[in-house]
Amino acid sequence: MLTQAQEVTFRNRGVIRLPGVLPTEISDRTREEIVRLAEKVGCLAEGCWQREALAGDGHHKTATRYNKLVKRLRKVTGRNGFMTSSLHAAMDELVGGAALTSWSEKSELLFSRPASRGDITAPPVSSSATLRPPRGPFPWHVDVPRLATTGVIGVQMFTFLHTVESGGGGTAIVTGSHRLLNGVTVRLKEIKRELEREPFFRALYARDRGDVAGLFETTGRAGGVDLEVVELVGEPGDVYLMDLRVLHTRCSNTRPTPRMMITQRFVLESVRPQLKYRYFGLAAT
Ligand SMILES: O=C(O)CCC(=O)C(=O)O
Repeated sequence: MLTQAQEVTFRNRGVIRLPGVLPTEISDRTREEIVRLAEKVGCLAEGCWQREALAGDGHHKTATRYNKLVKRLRKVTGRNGFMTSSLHAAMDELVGGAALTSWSEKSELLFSRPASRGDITAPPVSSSATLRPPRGPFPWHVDVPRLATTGVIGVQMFTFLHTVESGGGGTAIVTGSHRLLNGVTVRLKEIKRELEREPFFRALYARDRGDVAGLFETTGRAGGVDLEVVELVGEPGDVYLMDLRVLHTRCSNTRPTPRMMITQRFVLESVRPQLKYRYFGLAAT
């Protein structure tokens, strides 16, 4: 299924985009179920997402409504399988035919609330006049530690439940970062400290979530590797396959509708015993 160029890109950059490889029916069906549920709990009314209801701003009622929605949405997306045999085949090619196993049993929903108070990055793609400055650094992370092995140890799939445009909260990744810190064991909590030895990552970790201007044109070099900050944007049917070692983060959604993506992680059976599952609780904010 994959071309040699795609395999080379995956090795060098740690990610490939496969436009339109999934039938859109599953995304469409899932999105429709989500809309129905959101209407039921009052987060969506007459086609408009209710920012107040989604704000989860500490007010008991809104927080409860939002949490209820997310809990139900996770069930919906978990029920629907997003993987196809050709996608499995593509992943197998990327790991040289080694046996892969699904890390999380089901596909997971990545849901970000629409732009509203407190969640806004600049430049806002929102008409809201009540924007508060964003808070804190981006939660850059990887989901797996570095192991003594040097090659790929797993692949993460991302797809879209609707069109995610730039600024719409698509996952941000640092291409090339999977090629750093290999061959020695580096625990998850040590990865930041190790990467911060390089000016490129120091600047990235120090950056505030509100400072998105130019973020996705950021390029650099560390340890002889070319690096670039890339935003995963696309539409239903599009898939990104990412090396599990790539540094990535949730991004603020500056648009007036929620960001809804699907992800699923796969690891080599051979390394599974060495990996302790660590879930960051970032599937919904
Ligand atoms: O886009 C997101 O919500 C972040 C995804 C993420 O951090 C992950 O899959 O580990």
